[in-house]
Amino acid sequence: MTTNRTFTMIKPDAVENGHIGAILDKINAGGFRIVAMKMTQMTQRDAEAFYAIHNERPFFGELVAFMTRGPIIAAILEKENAVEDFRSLIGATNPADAADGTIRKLYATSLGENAVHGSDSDENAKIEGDFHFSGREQF
Ligand code: 3AN
Repeated sequence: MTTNRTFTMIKPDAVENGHIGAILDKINAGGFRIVAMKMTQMTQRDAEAFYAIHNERPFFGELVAFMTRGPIIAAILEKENAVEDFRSLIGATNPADAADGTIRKLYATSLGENAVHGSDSDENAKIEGDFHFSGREQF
């Protein structure tokens, strides 16, 4: 199944560094419509559940500590080919490898603190959007 939605988070590093507005500008300029958006802070339990797929990885503890240390922006975005196009807009996981002009190249500080999340499949976009916006049938 393909859908035209993806899910993103502007992560604590980008919020702390004052990049919310610039990143939302890039999202709009990239042709994405913001379907739902909120500022929130993930609890330890939230972050462990959201990133459960990584729970055996050596960086899991660091990832959970980072994602819970401050507020994030969570949003559902809509565009044709949303998942793939958003991954292109944000760039490689490691900002050192991210293409010029991508959100991570411009605003991420390191591999661990890489400014934004973007879903990696339509299936995960739905799961992740529901994780943050559950019970909101209008979305
Ligand atoms: P992406 O966010 O590009 O899909 P994933 O799914 O491989 O990348 O990793 C999820 C998150 O885990 C990344 N956004 C990053 O914050 C963190 N991460 C990935 N690899 C490492 C690593 N080697 N060291 C520290 N953090 C990492």
